[in-house]
Amino acid sequence: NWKKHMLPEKNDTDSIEQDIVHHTITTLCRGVYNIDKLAMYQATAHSVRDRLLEDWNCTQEALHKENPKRCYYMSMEFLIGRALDNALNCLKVKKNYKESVNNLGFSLEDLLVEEKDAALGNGGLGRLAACYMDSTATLDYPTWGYGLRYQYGIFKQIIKDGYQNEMPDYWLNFDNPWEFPRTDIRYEVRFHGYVATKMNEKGESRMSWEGGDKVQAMAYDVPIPGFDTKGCGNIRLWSSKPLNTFDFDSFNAGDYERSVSEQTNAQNLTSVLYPNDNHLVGKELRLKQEYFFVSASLQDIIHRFKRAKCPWKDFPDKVAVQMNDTHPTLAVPELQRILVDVEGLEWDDAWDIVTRTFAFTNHTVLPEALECWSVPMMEKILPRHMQIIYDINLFFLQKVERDFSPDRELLKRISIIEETSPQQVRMAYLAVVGSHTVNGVAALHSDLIRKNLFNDFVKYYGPEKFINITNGITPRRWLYQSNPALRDLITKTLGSEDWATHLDLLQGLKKYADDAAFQDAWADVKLQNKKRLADWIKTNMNITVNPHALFDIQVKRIHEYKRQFMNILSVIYRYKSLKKMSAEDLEQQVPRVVIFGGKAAPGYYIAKLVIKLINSAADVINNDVSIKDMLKVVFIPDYNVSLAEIIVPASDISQHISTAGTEASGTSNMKFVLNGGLILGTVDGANIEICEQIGKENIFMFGVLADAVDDIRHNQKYHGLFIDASLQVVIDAIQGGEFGDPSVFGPLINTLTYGGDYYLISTDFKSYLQEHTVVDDTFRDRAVWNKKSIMCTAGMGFFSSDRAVRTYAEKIWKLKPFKVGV
Ligand code: 26R
Repeated sequence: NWKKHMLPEKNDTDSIEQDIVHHTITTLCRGVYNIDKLAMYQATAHSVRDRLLEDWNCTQEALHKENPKRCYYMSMEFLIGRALDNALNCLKVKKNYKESVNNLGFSLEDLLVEEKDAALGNGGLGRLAACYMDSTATLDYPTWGYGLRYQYGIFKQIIKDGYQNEMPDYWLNFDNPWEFPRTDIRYEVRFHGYVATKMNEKGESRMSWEGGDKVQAMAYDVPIPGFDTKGCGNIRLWSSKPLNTFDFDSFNAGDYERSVSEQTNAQNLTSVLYPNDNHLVGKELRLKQEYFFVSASLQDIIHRFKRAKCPWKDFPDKVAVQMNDTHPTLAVPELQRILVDVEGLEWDDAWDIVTRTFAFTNHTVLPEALECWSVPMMEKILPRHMQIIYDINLFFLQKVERDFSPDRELLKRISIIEETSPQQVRMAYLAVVGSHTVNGVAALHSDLIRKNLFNDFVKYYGPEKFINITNGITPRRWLYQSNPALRDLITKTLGSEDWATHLDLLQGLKKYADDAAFQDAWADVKLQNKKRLADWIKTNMNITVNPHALFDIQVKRIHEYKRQFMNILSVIYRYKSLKKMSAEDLEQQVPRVVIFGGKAAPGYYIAKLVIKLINSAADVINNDVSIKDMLKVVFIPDYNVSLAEIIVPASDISQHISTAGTEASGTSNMKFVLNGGLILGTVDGANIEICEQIGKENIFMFGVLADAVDDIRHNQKYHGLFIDASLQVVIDAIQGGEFGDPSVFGPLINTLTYGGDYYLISTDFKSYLQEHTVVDDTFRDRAVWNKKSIMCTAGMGFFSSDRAVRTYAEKIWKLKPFKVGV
C-alpha cells in the first residue's frame, strides 16, 4: 500500500505553481496577501526539496537493501554555500521553476539570493569537502559526509574604518529547508571520567571507561543532489543536545543552577565553528568538538554495520573512512577502544581492522597548523583514549625498533608523543600510523610531505603508503551554475552539455581558439561577467569601476604565506609609478581594477593589518583624480561562497602568489582558470599542474622555487635581506604617511625589515613586478589574450573533482558506483 501512495512529483509549470502555493499556505502558514521574497524563497525551496527527497529516499532504501561497501568522508568543515540553485540544476527543473515563479509574480533570481550560505568552514579544506560531496553524489558513489552542525558558521566580516570587525553568523535564524532533523537518531558522548578494569561476557578482563559527563548527539541530514542522476547523497551533521537527565542530587541540595548547568554546557559544544585557518590555538572546547564528532559518527557507522550481521573482520570491506586532515584523528583510538574494550576483540585483531579502515588526507605543511594536543588535557577529557594512544605508540615504536632501526634519535623523531613539557600528542603522526594510505593534495605538496613532514614514516612503511591525489573542483557549481553565459556558449559550441560531467570534453574548445568570431563571443561573455561584478561593487560599495579595465583579483583567507601584503605593496608601487608619468604616458597605460577579498582569523593581528593597509591604500588611490582612473582598488567585504560565484567568472587575472612550498594546493586557482581567467602565480601547489595542463604560454609565473627557499632563509638570517629600490619606494611611501598614520603599519612593515621576511616578499618582489608588466603588455593584444583565455578553460578537464573522487574511490576506498533507479 505504501508504494501505491508514493506518486512521483510532476515537473510541469502548473504542478510546480500548485506546490509552491500549497507550501505557502501549509508549511509557512501564510496567505498570498502577505507573501514577501523571503517567504516565496522558502515555499519554492520546500517544493524543490520534496523532489529531492524522492531521490534521497530511493537511494537510501536501495543502499539499505544491497548493503554495498560505503565510504564516510569525515570532515569538521563543509563549506556548502547556497543549495537552491544547485538543486534546480541537478534536477534539471530550473527552466520550469523560473516560469512558475514568474507566473506567481516573482523573479527566480531575486529568490535565490534570499538564501543564507551554509558557511560551515574556513576556506579551502571545507570547500573541497563540499565539492567532493557533489562529485560522489553525481558519480553515484555510496559516500556520506559526516560533520558538525554549527549554529554559527564562519563569522561575518564587516569593514569599519578600514579594519575587519567580526559579527556572528547565525544562519539558522529562519527555518532551513535543506536539513532534516532526525529526532530519533541520537547517541551519547562521554567526556572526563575514569578507567576501571572489568570482566566482559567471556570472562576476560577489559578496561572500561566510566563516569564523567555525557552529552547527546542528534543527527541532521543534508541531502546532496547529484547532477543528472537519480542518486542523492547525504551529509550527516551532529548537533549537541543536553541529555534528558536532570541532576537531582544537585537540585535537592538546593543548587538548581548546577543541576541545569550541564545542559547549557552540552548545547555550547557545537555552537561555533573555530575561525582559525592554518593556526592551532589548542582550546579545550575544540578538542571536545573533535571527539564529539568522531564518537557520534563511529557509533552511527557501527550501528549500520551491525544491522547486516557481518563478522567484525569484514568491517574494512564494508566501511572506508577518509579523514579530512587531522581534525577527525581521534576516530583511530576511538574505534580501537570500541573494538577492544566494548566488543572484546584482541588488540592486534582490532588494530588490523582499524588500519584497514582509515585513510588520511594532509592539507598543510605549515608547522603552526599541525594539531598537537597536550597530554594532560587529553588525560583529563579522554582518559582511556590517552592510554590507548600510549599503547599504539609503544607497539609502533617497538616494531620500528625491531624491524627497522634501533636508532634512538629516529625513535624520538617518529614517536606519536613529543617529549616536550608537557608532552604533546602529534595528531598527524597518529593519523599516519592509524591509516593504510596517506595523501597530499597536489604533486608538489605530496613530494614535500614525503620529503619532510613524513620522511621517517616513508622510510619505515615504504613509499606506497604515501600517494598524491591532486584536488579538484565541481564544474557544476563553478561553471555551470555560476557562469551561465559561458556555460551556454560552451554547450552551443560543443553541441551538448556532457562536458558538465565529462570535463575533459572542454578540449573540444581548442580548435576554436584562433577563430575570430568565437574569440569575440568569448570576450563578450567575460565582459558581461565583469559588468555583473562591477554592478555588485557599485550597488554594495558605491565604487565605480570600469568593466573594460583589467580585473586583477586575489580572494582567499588572509594569511602571511599567501602574501596579500606583497600584492598591495605592488599596487602601491604601480600607483607611485602612475603618479610620476606624463599625461601622454598615462593615457597609454592598461587600466586596472585590483580586487581583494578574504577573512583574517580574529586573533591574527598581522593579517588584520594587511586588510587595513589595503583599505587605506584604496582610499587614497581611488580618490586621486590625477591618475585618471588607471588604477582602482576594492576590498570586497565578507568574501564567501556566494560572492565567489560572482567574483570568479569576472577575472582577467587572478593571483595565487604564496611563497613556494607553502600552499598545499589551492583550489580557487582552478575555479578562475576554468572560467577563462589567467593566473599570475608562483611555482607552488596546483599552479604547477595547471601550468602543465594548459601550457606555460597561458600562465604568468614568477618567483623562486620551493627547493631554494630554505637556503634563502638561511642566507637572510646570516647576511640580512636585500631590499630592492622598487620595494624601498613603497616602504618609504607607507612610512612617510601617504596612507595615513604610519605607526599603524609599523608592525606590518617590521615583518619585512626586522622580522627577517620569512615569506620572502623581498626576494620575489622584483620578478613579481616584472611579471605584472608582462601581464599588461599581453592584455593590450586582445586576440592574443582571448586565445589564452580559451586555452585556459579548454585545458582544465583534469581539475574536475569527479576525477579526484574517482581516484580516491579506486586507489583508497576500493569503492564502486552504486546506481539507483535504472
Ligand atoms: C587545526 C586548525 C588550526 C586548522 C588548521 C588548518 C584548521 C583549518 C585548517 C585549514 C587547512 C587545513 C586548509 O584549509 N588547507 C587548505 O586545504 C585546501 C584543500 O586541500 C588546499 O587547497 C589549500 O592549499 C590548503 O591551504
